[in-house]
Amino acid sequence: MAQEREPEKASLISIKMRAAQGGPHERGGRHISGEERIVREGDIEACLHEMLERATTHQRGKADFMNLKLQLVDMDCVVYKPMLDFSECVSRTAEEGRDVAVRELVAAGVTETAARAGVAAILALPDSMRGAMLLDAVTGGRVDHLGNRGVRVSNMDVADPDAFRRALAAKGLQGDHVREALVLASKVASGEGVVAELCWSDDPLYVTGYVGSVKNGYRRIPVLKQRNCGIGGRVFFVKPETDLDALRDYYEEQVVFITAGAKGYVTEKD
Ligand code: WAQ
Ligand code: MG
Repeated sequence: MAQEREPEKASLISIKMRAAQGGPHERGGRHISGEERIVREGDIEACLHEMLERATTHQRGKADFMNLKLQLVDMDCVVYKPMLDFSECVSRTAEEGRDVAVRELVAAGVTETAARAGVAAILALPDSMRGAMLLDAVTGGRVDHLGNRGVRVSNMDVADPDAFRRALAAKGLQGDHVREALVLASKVASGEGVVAELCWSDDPLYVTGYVGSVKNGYRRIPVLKQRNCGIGGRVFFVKPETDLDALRDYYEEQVVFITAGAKGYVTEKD
């Protein structure tokens, strides 16, 4: 009897880039830009080209150090999570935006004390961190002990780039910031024990941010910081009883593909 052969799976490669100015991050260089993608083998070159371009022409300054890591993705370890619903709030100034952020965080299930602590924690940063701070969603106290590094969410991308682009375009959205933020926010929201996320960009000219949660989706806040400010950040609000080691492991290690779930888009492994 002829042996049945498994259908061949396409190889996917994870590409991670981080760039700094004044030397490597680990030797005190200032973080300029970081990006990660999971691409088909044939798209590696184009992706590397884009990353190089990005690191050398970034708003935060020109990088003089760049680290690249390429790794085969084990498709048997991949999980799929839906993209958060996208909707937009109104804010014209940073102050207004921060009030909106607090309101949105409370609507998502964070206490007002914790919501205000989250905003204050980002405002108090002397410079941007590479990762996110974890705050207790009830008390607002910081619960990770990772200092200036924070928790870095990694190993995620869109399940189907074309479907994702179409889903964004249908809402009048385009560009790296939104795509990356939606992917990251969707993975963050899917973490066990997480109530909501607060984020605003560290790119000096990009004043937009969002509050993300499974409950209310991705709530974009058009203005959340002053223009020309190079400090941004992320806060993940967690329930008090959360298993923080498991959550951190999920964020850092688990490969997650985000699906643009509307009808007609890829929703499962196919
Ligand atoms: N994991 C955890 N925290 C991160 C990560 C990550 N992979 N990447 C960035 N951060 C933290 C870090 O502290 C940065 O300083 C901060 O988030 C901001 O990162 O139009 O561009 O990449 O709807 O500058 C949101 C609005 C844009 C998009 C967010 O963030 C829109 C943005 P940035
Ligand atoms: Mg940035």
